[in-house]
Amino acid sequence: LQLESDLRQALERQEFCLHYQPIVSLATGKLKGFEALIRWRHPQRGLISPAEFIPVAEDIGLIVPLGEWVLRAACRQLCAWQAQFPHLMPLKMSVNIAGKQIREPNFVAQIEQILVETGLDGSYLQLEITESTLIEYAQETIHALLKIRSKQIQLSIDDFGQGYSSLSYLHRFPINILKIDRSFVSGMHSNAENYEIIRTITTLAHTLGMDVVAEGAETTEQLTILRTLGCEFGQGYLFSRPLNCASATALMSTNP
Ligand code: G
Ligand code: G
Ligand code: MN
Ligand code: NA
Repeated sequence: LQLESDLRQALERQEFCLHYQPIVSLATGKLKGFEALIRWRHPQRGLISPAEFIPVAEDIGLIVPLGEWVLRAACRQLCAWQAQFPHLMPLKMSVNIAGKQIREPNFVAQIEQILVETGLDGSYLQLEITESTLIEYAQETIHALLKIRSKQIQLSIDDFGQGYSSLSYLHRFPINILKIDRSFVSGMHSNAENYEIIRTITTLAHTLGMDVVAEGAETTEQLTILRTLGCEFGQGYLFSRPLNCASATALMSTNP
């Protein structure tokens, strides 16, 4: 397949870049951090979405070196912003991690090396693992998750609510943040069930000492409800789309 062979060469040809989507405090509107989102600038096909190439990268085993590149680039970028915008700190950098990465025996050592190399303190890094990965590989990942937490790195469950995990199961994992899947947020005002799901997830998260990020917030009506429900943070087009590096830097320059 052409996409596969192109993907294999894309790393050394430096065709990937990161975009950064702001995550904000719902109470104050202040910037809390960014989620790093990979993009592929294909020389012929233009920008290709990670939804298209990340599954392929997982299939062909490229996700491990690719994920390492993402982690290093994201940590470097946060260090640069820490130096440039000390008054906006602390900001967190959130990085998506694929199941295959966590199951690599040397994953934790790799992160430690990247932190040493970039000089980033682990407490500013958050790793996002999807709920389905967590459930599917609970036994294989728990040890790595505990080691990651011992480095002060925070753990988020991404796309929460999609994986139908039993809620009581959650306390077994050393998770700091639940990111509520955007499908619940987008259907919230027209669908009483979605509203109840968000309310229940938020209550549970708080009971377990976790913070909540509502994903995919697009309207002020949603913002008002999410605030009322006590969600701490929001991420979505209402606040900002994912930004390239220059635009994210410009956002912080105009943010007193
Ligand atoms: O940014 P966008 O909406 O196109 O992202 C689509 C999907 O790709 C999302 O589910 C997101 O979590 C995933 N994704 C984006 N960047 C990365 C990455 O660096 N690593 C992994 N594993 N997934 C990513
Ligand atoms: O699965 P994950 O949460 O990592 O996916 C993040 C993706 O969600 C990003 O690629 C981003 O483009 C997309 N996204 C972020 N905010 C919104 C939003 O408000 N609406 C929609 N439809 N997509 C969003
Ligand atoms: Mn994510
Ligand atoms: Na998500």
